[in-house]
Amino acid sequence: MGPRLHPLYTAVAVACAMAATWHHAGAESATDLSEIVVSAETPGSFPNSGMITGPELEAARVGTSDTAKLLLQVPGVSLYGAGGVSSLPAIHGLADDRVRIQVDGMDLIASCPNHMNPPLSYLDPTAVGSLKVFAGIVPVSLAGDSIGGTIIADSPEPEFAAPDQKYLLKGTIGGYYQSNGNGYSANVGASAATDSLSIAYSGAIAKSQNYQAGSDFKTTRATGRLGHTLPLNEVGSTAYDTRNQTLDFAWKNGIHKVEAEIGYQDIPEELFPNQRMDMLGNEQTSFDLNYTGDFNWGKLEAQAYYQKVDHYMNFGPDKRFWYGPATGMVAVDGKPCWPISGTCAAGMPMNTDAKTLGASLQADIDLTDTQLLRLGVEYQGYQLDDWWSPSGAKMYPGTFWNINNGERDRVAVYSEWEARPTPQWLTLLGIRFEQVDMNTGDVRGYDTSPMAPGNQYLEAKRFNAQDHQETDNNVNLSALARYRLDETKNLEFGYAHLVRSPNLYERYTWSSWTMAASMNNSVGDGNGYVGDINLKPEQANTLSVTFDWHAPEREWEVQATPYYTYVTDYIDAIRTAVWIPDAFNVLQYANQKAQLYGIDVAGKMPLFKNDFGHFGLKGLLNYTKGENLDTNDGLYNIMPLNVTLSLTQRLGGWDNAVEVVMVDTKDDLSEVRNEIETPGYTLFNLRGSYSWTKVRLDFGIENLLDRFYSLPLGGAYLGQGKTMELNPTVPAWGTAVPGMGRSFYVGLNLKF
Ligand SMILES: [Cu+2]
Repeated sequence: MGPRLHPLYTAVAVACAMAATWHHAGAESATDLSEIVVSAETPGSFPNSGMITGPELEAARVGTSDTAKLLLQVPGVSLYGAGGVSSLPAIHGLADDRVRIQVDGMDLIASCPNHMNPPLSYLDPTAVGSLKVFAGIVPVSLAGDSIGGTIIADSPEPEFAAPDQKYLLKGTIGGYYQSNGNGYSANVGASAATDSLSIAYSGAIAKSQNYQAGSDFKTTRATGRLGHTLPLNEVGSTAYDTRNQTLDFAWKNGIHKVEAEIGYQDIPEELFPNQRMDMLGNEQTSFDLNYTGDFNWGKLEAQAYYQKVDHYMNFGPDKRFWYGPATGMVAVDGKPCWPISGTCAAGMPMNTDAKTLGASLQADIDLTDTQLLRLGVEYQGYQLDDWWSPSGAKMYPGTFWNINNGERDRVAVYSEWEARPTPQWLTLLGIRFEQVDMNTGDVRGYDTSPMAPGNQYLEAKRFNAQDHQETDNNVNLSALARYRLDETKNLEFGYAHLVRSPNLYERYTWSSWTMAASMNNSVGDGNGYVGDINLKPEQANTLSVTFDWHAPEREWEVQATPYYTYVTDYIDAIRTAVWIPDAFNVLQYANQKAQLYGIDVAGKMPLFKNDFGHFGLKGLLNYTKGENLDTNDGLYNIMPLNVTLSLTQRLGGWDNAVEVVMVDTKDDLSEVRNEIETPGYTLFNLRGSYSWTKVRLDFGIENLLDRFYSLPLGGAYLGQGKTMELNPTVPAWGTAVPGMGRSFYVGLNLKF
């Protein structure tokens, strides 16, 4: 165990003490504590939702351009590390495609063999109006093709002029600077509206160089393994450059409201420290059309959307160095290479193109004053091509088709019944039927001759001989209830049976050739993955309870949520013929039985007030355990026990905090994936802000003590070196991606 656990136990003790003294402290009123993270009483929302909006959101988005990071303050959420703006959210240990993520009502899909472009990467943090999280027990109207929960990201509601006002003109301008990595962002927003028409534009750019790991006394030892081409502390392949824009039109007339949104994203470069490739181009266009009608019988919502993604990968600068100068047109041995040939390779271009078309219709019918019936239908059509053009040597002479004309179409219908049988009870029962249809065309390797390296010839032939069409009929159920014991105690509990069909990469990637398979990896662990057409959908059964104890006006509150999930046909990985311990391997996706359980605790309380303002304490604790029940192995990338405590101070326009983040050793590991252990650590962050009516200034220091630490969910470090080799000498297997060292940040936002 050692001394590293000491602060963590202290924190748990403090958290318990907080809970014990809660009731006492609540006697004094301190309604000025910053807005709560978990607002179980949000009007019109279901139980079990965590929501981030308002001042809390404004504070969280300074210093980051990764929208997923805003979710870190929600109980039960952890993040898989990826590129600088593409972290993958996990809820109670279930990540990525296991979570349904909607951006302005659009169900977006990561279209890349490494899931480099997940839904939230299309939304700049400054364009977010609210983020809602539904963990585990999700109403079926919000579930579907997911088992871990649902995240709903919405841009701000359109604003209209008041009836007595001719025009409403509004604007925002802002930005931040972050010292570590020289990161900055700038955003502008402008809107003009009459009482029935509104037009709004928002644009944001963000750019950063590679960041530096902490430089405390352990650094030399720890970063010695990162590689040799970069300065000692620099974490390779962590730079990014992203640009997002949206144009929004809204029209309302009486009971009707129509909204149309166009989104455009261009990412010229986003490097990945835990992948063998880097994203050197991602261009996205989306169109979104929404209708809402408030009728005397209830509410009607309709939506249609279309998204087109053009994704390109190759080696970024830190990886390309090993192959020669920045032109990329250089052979592996460093000699000039043009034109490419069977003995001379230049980089490795990889392309993914995807199109998503979706539509939905939902009616909320008021049956009585206390009962509501919700009926809905959804459609999503998805197309994906994934091909790798020839670049020489073994990647020659033709194009490698990883997925050729992949299709994944979903149709869903659902019905949900919400009732308040007595003022104390709120109940919700729902059923959702979903059909997922998948298919793909024939594939080929770079070389179609029987002499092709890595078994490409035989495996392509075997894959093409199979029937690729698969249809899954998925039934989802959820039942949840909230019971109000008295004005200080609520109880929320529920059961959900949720089903997710495999994605196109899990079903249709076909090559076990180490070079090809290692390009198919959506978890950042450095291994290679091969699909299986016969994979079955994952079926999760979840039980959870939330004990919510609070002051009548929520001056203090504490919520504890224990949960248990049992998954049949969980898509885990198993060994292939060759498997080596302490190394990267090629693994096969396979259905297994799994269970996940744990607890989240969140709370806040006022402490005291004096001439220096109102002081308070906020705390968050997460614990999750995940097990593969077929192999008795651990599940991959489960966030170890962690606690965040903040001492907050408010005085006039000031809102300041000292934050302590404590994370335990990660030693519950996935053996089959050779997951790396990461040591426990404690970080201190200082946050300050001052708000005037139209101006807000934020500043702070993250990782105050410049502590060196490894990201528990950051995956395997592949930020530099000859990453095309399954087990390169540099970086060798066994190095985790380091977290960011000390960073000063300052942000300024103006509203007019
Ligand atoms: Cu990619």
